[in-house]
Amino acid sequence: MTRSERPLDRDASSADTADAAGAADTTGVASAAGPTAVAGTGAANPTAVKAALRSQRIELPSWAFGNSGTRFKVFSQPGVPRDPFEKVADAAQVHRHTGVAPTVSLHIPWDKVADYGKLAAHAESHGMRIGVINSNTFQDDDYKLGSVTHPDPAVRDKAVGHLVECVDVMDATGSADLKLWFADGTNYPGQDDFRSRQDRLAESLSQLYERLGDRQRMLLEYKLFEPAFYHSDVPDWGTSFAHCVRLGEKAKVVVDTGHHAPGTNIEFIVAMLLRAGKLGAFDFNSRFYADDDLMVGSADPFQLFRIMHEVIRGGGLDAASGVNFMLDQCHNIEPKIPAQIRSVMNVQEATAKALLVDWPALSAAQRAGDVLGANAVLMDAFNTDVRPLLAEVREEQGLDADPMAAYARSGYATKIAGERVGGHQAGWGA
Ligand code: AOS
Ligand code: MN
Repeated sequence: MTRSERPLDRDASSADTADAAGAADTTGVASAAGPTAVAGTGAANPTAVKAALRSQRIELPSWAFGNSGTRFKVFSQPGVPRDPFEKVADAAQVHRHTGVAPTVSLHIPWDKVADYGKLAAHAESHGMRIGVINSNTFQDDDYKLGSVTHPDPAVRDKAVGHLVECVDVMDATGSADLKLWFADGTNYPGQDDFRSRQDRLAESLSQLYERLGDRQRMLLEYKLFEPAFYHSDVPDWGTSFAHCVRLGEKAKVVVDTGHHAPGTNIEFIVAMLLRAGKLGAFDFNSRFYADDDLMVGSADPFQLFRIMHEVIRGGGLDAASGVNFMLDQCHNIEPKIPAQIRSVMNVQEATAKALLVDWPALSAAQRAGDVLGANAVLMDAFNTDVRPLLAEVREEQGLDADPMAAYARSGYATKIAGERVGGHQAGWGA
């Protein structure tokens, strides 16, 4: 049986490790390596918890540093970058104060430059690397009725051409991942045929897949609605998963935490994708209503904790799992660099709490059918104040215990507001 024929393709060794961990967790030897092992030892092993927190990586989106807003108004802020080089410099500030955010995602064409090698070298000179390349097939008049699913083959060719160009950017920058989010869909029943659109999508994705290098992946994001309001061509994890399974090893699913119906159990989706070895990345953000793109962990820290618990349970925190923890946020009214620092800290806090879950106790309670006991184990971890632990981790790395205060003291905000005068401020869509 070939890979693409297997419905639950378990290609990540981490998934097996995690299941083995689950089977053995009453002994406290829940895992062989990495954060899974940490979880098995729970709060009793602060050294391992700290090591896991030190090795965690969170990726920053270039667009978070530019101006953004809603369809009603984009507010400009002083000191906002005028080009991708300044965006990378700002991202480097987030890494400088947190120590866990050394990569920045680019968005093409928003971050189009003449020389991508130069941009990658610039990133390196700031202690950063270029991360995921985000494609854009949603801001061209030709895409009104869709891009890779458009009824006209000429428009589909144009869209695939853009995606291939994004792989060229990956080659030039050393990026390993291409993120695909398609705004494709319809607004009215009968407007177009679901099945034909799925066929066109599959064909376009296959063409792109062929272009990927051995170490490159494509990450297919799903979104329930918006900008299409009747149906989206990739509305849910099942659709993304089905395409990724058919394509093969190098295709993985992206879970954007803002892209579900209210009440969706996102951590269950995470568990399923990790079991199948198909979780490629997160786009972390928070939402109260729709795709609000607020700071991750701000609307529902408990949900973020539950997600991180399943990540750890499934081996997703191990670097070998290949799961990329990215932020996909817009800071419309708050200052951007501190908002990114706060977001990184929120992910770290949820991760630290999830690492403190006492797995042997949890497993024992689950097997005994002790509903309240099992729930109490999770709640104990969630209710732990992990800020002193994270402060220690930072100090042990030579960082300030309080990244927000350190950034505020650094004078960087005043410096860029003074220096970045004139030119055109970067913004969502520009
Ligand atoms: C859009 O809703 C998606 O979240 C995409 O990931 C998008 O490309 C990103 O938000 C940049 O705008
Ligand atoms: Mn996203």
